Parts: sequence; C-alpha cells; structure tokens
Amino acid sequence: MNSYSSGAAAVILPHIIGPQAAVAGNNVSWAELVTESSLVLAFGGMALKNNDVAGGGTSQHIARDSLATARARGAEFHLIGPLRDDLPTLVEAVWHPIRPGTDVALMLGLTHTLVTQGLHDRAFLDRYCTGWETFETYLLGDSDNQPKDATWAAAICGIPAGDIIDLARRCAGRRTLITCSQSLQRAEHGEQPVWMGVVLAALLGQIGLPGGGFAYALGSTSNTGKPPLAVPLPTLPIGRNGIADFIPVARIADMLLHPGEAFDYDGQSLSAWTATARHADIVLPATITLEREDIGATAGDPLMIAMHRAVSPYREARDDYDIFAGLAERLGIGEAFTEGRSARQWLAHIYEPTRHALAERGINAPAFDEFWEAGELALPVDVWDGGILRDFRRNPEAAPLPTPSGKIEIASTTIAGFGYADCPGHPIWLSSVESAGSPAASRFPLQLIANQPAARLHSQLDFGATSLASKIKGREPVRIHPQDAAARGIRDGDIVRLYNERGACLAGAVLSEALRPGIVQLSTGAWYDPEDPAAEAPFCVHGNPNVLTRDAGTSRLAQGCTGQLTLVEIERFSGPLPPITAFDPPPGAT
Ligand SMILES: Nc1nc2c(c(=O)[nH]1)N[C@H]1C(S)=C(S)[C@@H](COP(=O)(O)OP(=O)(O)OC[C@H]3O[C@@H](n4cnc5c(=O)[nH]c(N)nc54)[C@H](O)[C@@H]3O)O[C@H]1N2
Ligand SMILES: Nc1nc2c(c(=O)[nH]1)N[C@H]1C(S)=C(S)[C@@H](COP(=O)(O)OP(=O)(O)OC[C@H]3O[C@@H](n4cnc5c(=O)[nH]c(N)nc54)[C@H](O)[C@@H]3O)O[C@H]1N2
Ligand SMILES: [Mo]
Repeated sequence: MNSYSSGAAAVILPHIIGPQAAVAGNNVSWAELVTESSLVLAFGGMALKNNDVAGGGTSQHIARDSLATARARGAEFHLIGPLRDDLPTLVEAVWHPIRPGTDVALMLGLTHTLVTQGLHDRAFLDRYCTGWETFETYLLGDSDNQPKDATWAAAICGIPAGDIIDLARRCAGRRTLITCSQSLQRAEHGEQPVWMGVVLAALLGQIGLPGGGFAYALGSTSNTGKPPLAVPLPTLPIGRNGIADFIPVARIADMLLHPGEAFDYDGQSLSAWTATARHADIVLPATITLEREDIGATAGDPLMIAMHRAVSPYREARDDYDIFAGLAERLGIGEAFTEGRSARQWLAHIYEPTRHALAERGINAPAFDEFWEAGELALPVDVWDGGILRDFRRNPEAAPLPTPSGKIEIASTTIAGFGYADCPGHPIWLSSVESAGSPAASRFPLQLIANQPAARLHSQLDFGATSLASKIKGREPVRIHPQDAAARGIRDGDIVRLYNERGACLAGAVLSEALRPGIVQLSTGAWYDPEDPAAEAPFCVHGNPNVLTRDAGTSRLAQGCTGQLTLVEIERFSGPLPPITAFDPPPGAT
C-alpha cells in the first residue's frame, strides 16, 4: 500500500504487532466475519463506497453480502464515525457519531471501563503482550492524575459516558472484532488510533481468534480480508535503486520548499532531497489503462484479466513503459531497462511464473497467447490460515511476532527511545492543532472530513459522466447538517465557499442529517481549479479540499498524510460563478 493510504499505520504496526502487510490483509477474513464475529466495532466504518475499489481491480464484490449475512446470523454492529453512511443500513448498526480525531479518547474510555470493572483478559495480556504495566499507569491516571475514564472520554469524543460504559460491557466476553479504517490514521497523531485499537483488542483477549481481535483496513478497500492466491502474480522486476535514501511521500512539499533541511522519521534523522523544480514544466502524456495492454491482477482477487487495448492512444500519448524506456535510452541504459522487450513481450514474460506455478499444481495453465485470447484466467486461492497472529495465538513461544519482544507491544521501548513527544512509548490521547475546542476552532468552527469520493477513484475520471453527475452547478458537493446550514443561511443546492487561513474553495451544498452537527464533508479529487494560480492563498473554484488541509505529518514517527481532517468556515457564495477550466488544456498546449 502506498504511503498516503497507510502512512502512519505502515510505520506503527510493524513496531507493535508485525509487518503491516501481514496484519492488514491476513488476520481476519470476511468469511470469518460472516460466521464467527459476534460484535463488530467499526472505527471509521466499512463504507461500501470504498469497498468496491482496490488497486489492481476487483472481480468479486463481497462486502455487502458478507455484512448482510453476518447481520442475519445475529452479529451486532457499532459504527464509530461522524457519518452515518459509513456502514450500510442493512447491518442496522448502532451509530455513535464521534467527533473526528477523538477515537483514542473513546478507546481509552472503553479500556478504562473494562479494566476497572474487571472485564479485561488479564491472562491474554500476560501471555501475549508486553508493556501493559507502563500503559496501565497512564490509563488509570497514576502518571498524570487523570484517569481516562468514560466521563473523561465523553467530554472529548462527544459520546455520552453511559453509552461508553454500555459499549465496553457489550464488547467483553464474546467474539469482538475491532476494525480500524484507513481514514483514522490519515490525521494528526494518526499512529495513535491504530496502536490504541490493537491495545483495546488485546484487552478483550480476542486477537488471533477467527473473526475476532483487530483488523486494519478491513472495509476500506475491496481486497483485504480475502484468501491469499496460491500462485504468484505476474510482476515486473523492480531492480535495485542505487540510492538508498527516500522521503515519506506526504512530506514532499516540505522537501521542495526547504531543500537540504533534515526531518525526523521512525527514529532516524534524514536529510531532504534537493529538488530544483517546484512545478512541472514538461509534461510527458501517458496513456490511460484503456489505451494500452496490461494484465489486471491483485493479491486479494482470484481473477486475472487480459486487459486488451480498448481504444487507440490519444494523439502523442505513450505508455508509461515506453516513456521510461525512452528516458532510459537517453540515459544510455535503454537495453538494461527494456531487456530488449516490448510491453507485450514483457506481459508474456512475466506471465510465465504464474503459468509455471499453475502447471506444477496440475491446474489449467494456458500459454500466454491462449490466456490473452480468452481474456481472463481464474486463479486458485489458498486456505485462509489467519496469518501470523493465529500462529502466535496458538503458540507464542514457537511463533513469536516479528516485534522486538516477540509479543504485542502495548508499550514499545523502541519508540520510547526515539523521544518523540508527538508519539511517545505507549498509546496516548493527544489533541490536534485543529480540532473541536482548539484555538483555531473559534475562527473556523466546522470540522471538515475530506474523505474518499463515492463517484470516482481519487481524481481519476473526474470529467466522466458518473463524477459529473454528482456535482452541483459543476462544483463538488459538500454535505452539511441542516442546523449548521440554517445558522449560515445556506439552502440545499446553494453554492458555498469553504475557507480557512490556508485557502478557500467553492462547493455545492447538500443538506444531510447523516452527519454529526458541526461536521461538513467534501470528498477529495475534484480537479484543482485555482482562480489565480499565483495567489498565495489558493482559491479553487471547483471544490478540491486540499487547498484547505494542513500539509503536516502525522508525527515525527511516521510523517504520514494528515489530509482527512481540517477546520473550516462556510458561507453562501453569491458572486458570479467563475467558470470551471480544470478540464481544458493549459494555455500553450496544443
Ligand atoms: N469510491 C472510492 N473508493 C475508494 C477510494 C476512492 O477514491 N473512491 N480510494 C481507495 C483508497 S486509495 C483508500 S486508501 C481507501 C481509503 O479508505 P478510508 O480511509 O477508510 O476511506 P475514507 O472515505 O477516507 O474514510 C472513511 C470514513 O472514515 C470516517 N472518518 C474520518 N475521520 C474519522 C475519525 O477521526 N474518526 C472516525 N471514527 N471516523 C472518521 C469518515 O466518515 C469517512 O467517510 O479507499 C479506497 N476506496
Ligand atoms: N485531503 C485528503 N487528501 C487525500 C486523501 C484524503 O483522505 N484526504 N487520501 C489520500 C490517499 S489515501 C491517496 S491513495 C491519494 C491518491 O492520490 P493520487 O494517487 O495522486 O490520485 P489519483 O487521482 O488516483 O492519480 C493521480 C494522477 O495519476 C494519473 N494517472 C492515472 N493513470 C495513469 C497512468 O496509467 N499513467 C500515468 N503516468 N498517470 C496516470 C491521473 O490522471 C491523475 O492525474 O490521495 C490522498 N489525498
Ligand atoms: Mo489510499
């Protein structure tokens, strides 16, 4: 997964539980959720709009049916999130409309309740975890005179203390599954909800059991929680980069603005990449998937697709491969890069290991040309085995986790050793610079959720009919609670201006009671359309929320993306509507 998707989680999970890839994909399956889970506590929900999408494509959309079947069996769902539609109505979830960015406080309140009522699994903590005592000191308030009890949590997260206590009791003593959407970690201190989610699951003693414990990103994309493929997928050799340095992708703007300055990352101090260009002056037009040949395949999906060229490339557009081959040629390493193969020849070449593995298993293993002709090929899957957490649960001595202690790290001496105030050695409640109650909220009182769009993937095909149909007078829709709209004289369908000290954008108002009051939601991906590209504070007339979000890392540990949450104010926009120019070619382009 890329750094945006899992920036903070990808760094924190290996410290506390083991490789993120293993934990995200392999420890709790949809099939187990259907047959085993008794209570699902979905932090950030499991929105169907996200579940239909995954890198590499999806041939089987199973989330809706899985959720429905689990519900029909009697599984109890709780949605922890500011938007009611982050779980489909068919699961009849109890909605806990939390204040965004405060999940850690709620989790602490639940944990405190479990501990003080003796409902936690002490034996599990002793056998499988390390650092409980350190954390307990903080939880009970011995270290800061503030017990993290339900009353304390309620004041922060906006969920009544009685509900927190009731929820904690419901979670105990049954097959409870804690899921944590990717969105939770895409905010300031985004490491904390992931870490604290693991701690809560550990306390309930369900980690490693079928359908129980902790599942990261189950429900955020469509190919998590599905059985692994039994054969390798066609992949290109990636070679070895001669340069070992890297930068967390969410920090790229800082690197460009402050070349040469150091920054912290996961216990290291790295020096910045010195770039000369701030904006692209040269554009190399690339084909889109419909204009080229490829193999569609992905780890969680058992169907391999021969992606034939559907339309011929537009004007001078070239495949990415041909662009890079051309660049390699100019660098004098053309042959080393292409190994003498065309794109089609590469497809045939990388298909071979898959064909070979199929043949070895005595399964239908067509030659490449046959596969290409047939258009698709079903791949076998392995039996779901619950991954490293199941093995660890069975025998923690024989199958320790790949963490420093070999156990689940409720407190981490490694992280404590980094000395980061914004990510200390155990999960902790830290308020955000921009949150309800922070000084900035007096000027910008609404919390903006910039989540993934329902009508497209990020910005892709924003000019297409499906995305355009979701717009209001050509602007991206912003959902706002009727109370907040009324207080600002905003009616459904009005064009509004969202602003804060960093920038502003236009959007079309959609009034909705599916939001907690005080929250507005404007998804990402409307093509950036600045009225004046040179303005210090950008004004996007189309509705791209990234003119409003803060470009700061999650913490010194992961430096992940924090684009999900920010503070704004909204007003009706009554001026003449500026035209949308984002879909027009830039001046000078032919
Ligand atoms: N249709 C569609 N599907 C997609 C994508 C897309 O662009 N379009 N993108 C794909 C990609 S790359 C990714 S990484 C995944 C992302 O998957 P996610 O990150 O899970 O998706 P989001 O829609 O950003 O967020 C899900 C929900 O989390 C809730 N939320 C936000 N902040 C908080 C918070 O502080 N606390 C709680 N409890 N809830 C909060 C919001 O209500 C939001 O609707 O989606 C994938 N699926
Ligand atoms: N505020 C806020 N911002 C966010 C997020 C959020 O929750 N809130 N979510 C983040 C997340 S999880 C993600 S994954 C990122 C996604 O961010 P990106 O991956 O950058 O977004 P995309 O719009 O999918 O793609 C970027 C560009 O790739 C181009 N492209 C498509 N196909 C091809 C191709 O075959 N070849 C070439 N060369 N180019 C191609 C598209 O035209 C598009 O211009 O956004 C992040 N941004
Ligand atoms: Mo992502």
